[in-house]
Amino acid sequence: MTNADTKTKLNPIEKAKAAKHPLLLHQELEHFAQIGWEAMDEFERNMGLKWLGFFYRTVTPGKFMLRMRIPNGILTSNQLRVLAEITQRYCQAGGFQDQGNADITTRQNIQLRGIRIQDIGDIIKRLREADMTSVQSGMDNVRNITGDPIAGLDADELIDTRELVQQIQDMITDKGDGNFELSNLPRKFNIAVTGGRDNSVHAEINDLAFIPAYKDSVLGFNVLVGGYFSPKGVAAAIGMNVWVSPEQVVALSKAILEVFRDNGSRGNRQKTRLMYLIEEWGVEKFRAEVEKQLGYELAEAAPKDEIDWEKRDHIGVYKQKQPGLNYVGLHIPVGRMYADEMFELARMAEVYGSGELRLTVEQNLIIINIPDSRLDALLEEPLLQRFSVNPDPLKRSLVSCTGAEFCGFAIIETKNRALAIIKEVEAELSVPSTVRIHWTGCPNSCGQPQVADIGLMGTKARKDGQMVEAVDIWMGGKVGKDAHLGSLVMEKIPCEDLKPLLHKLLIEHFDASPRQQAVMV
Ligand code: SRM
Ligand code: SF4
Repeated sequence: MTNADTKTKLNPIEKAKAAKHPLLLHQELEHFAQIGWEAMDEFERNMGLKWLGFFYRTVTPGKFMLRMRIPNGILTSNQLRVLAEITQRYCQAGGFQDQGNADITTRQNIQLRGIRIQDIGDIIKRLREADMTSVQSGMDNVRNITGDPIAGLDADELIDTRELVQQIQDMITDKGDGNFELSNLPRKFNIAVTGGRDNSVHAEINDLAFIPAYKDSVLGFNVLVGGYFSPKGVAAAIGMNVWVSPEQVVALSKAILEVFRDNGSRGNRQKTRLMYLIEEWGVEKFRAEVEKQLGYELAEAAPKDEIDWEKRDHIGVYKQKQPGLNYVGLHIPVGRMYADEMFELARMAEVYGSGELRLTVEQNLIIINIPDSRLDALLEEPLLQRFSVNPDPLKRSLVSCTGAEFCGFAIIETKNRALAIIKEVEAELSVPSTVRIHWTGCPNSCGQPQVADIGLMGTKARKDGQMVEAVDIWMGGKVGKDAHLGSLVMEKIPCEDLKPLLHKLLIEHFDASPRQQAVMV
């Protein structure tokens, strides 16, 4: 079936959306609380509520996950405390731990787990009081918009992304209340704005990305479009041959979303991401349609962009451009935090910094604006034993998607396994520099194995006549300057056989060496 054919055949999700716009479910929360999750319409419970940011988890029956929007990954201590309170009060046991938890995601965002349908209305109220929103964070919507995690702090920054990212979010979500105009896209849509030299947000894997570039000595952005990962295929974003000034970013984002909304295929959901429309039309026609929607012609792309640094992970202590101030990046193992830790992080941000925190797409957290005089005391805080500023090189760059603990799509368990294997490998091997190992529980690729040095994607394999949890292995992903996707190099490696293989790969490709055995006397 061609993309054009699929336009005439609406997929079942399109039919359900057409019958009732899922944002309208906000008005029915009290009713749902009365009837309970079991009596709810299946589409509304399993998919519709994702428009409000609540994801039903079949793995933990009766419980929802809350996916926030944290534009540019920026949080105040008060906001983090509200999320900690929600985690403590409303999130109940569900996964492998007997307490609710929060995860920092690969889109600089936070998800909370174990929420009951009865509590959704209250939680939305509390979020709005703290100037936060979870609206349109799932399904056919623009997802959390990523920006430079050290925007406004970096002496080498080209463009401060904070205000732009917030403005794009406000436009798309109607300032967090929900926007009927831009919440019925043909499929999910990822936007990233990068203002530094190191492509801190993986611009190349977004449907729409802005990367800094000079045109006639004016600083603005070259525009990339169409990046996506899916089980059917992956593609890096391509140049749209457009340069915009920062003032044009919001209008261009809106025009692109409207063109996608009105022309993207709503047929086979495997072929409805933006890139399919671009492939059908060609990039020239796509650009022309966007210009028509905007009402004016766009400038041609600048001949070169300004991404010329290797990517930084921001873990550790760094000087800010503001004299006497520092930011401290904490390593949050596979992004997981519990309520008491979130309260502590909020307190630390207030006591030592200005109360502001930042999240990264590597699932880590940064406390900012710490005066020189308070650094030593912060570094003595007990929580830094767990959330280290100087983790071992493999753990440091470990990223993992949610996996089987909470995700119904998962083929394998990821987060806990990733940590356990890395701990063992680090005890046995000495690795001279960081190696970015990304785990993802299924081919949806939420853990971005294609950007990793070593990417591990969940699958099943047959071993000794039994089906066992296994991984396909991707290698060669490059981030930062000259970013490109890695490729699939090995298939169906049973997880129980993975450790010796990782040893081999680390020794052969990353200069690792076996640690000396302790001499027995
Ligand atoms: Fe994802 C679906 C988790 C980033 C590609 N993703 C899902 C769902 C919602 C499926 C579900 O309902 O169970 C997962 C929720 C599991 C859970 O309980 O946590 C899920 N995705 C995640 C997160 C939490 C992974 C993480 O641990 O960090 C990330 C949340 C980001 C956020 O804050 O919004 C997450 N997902 C990604 C990324 C990476 C990125 O955006 O840079 C990708 C690949 C990039 C892309 O989208 O092109 C990604 N997720 C998918 C897909 C495949 C999309 C496709 O076009 O086929 C699905 C399935 C779908 O949409 O049909 C999916
Ligand atoms: Fe779930 Fe698969 Fe995404 Fe992991 S990659 S969070 S298992 S959908």
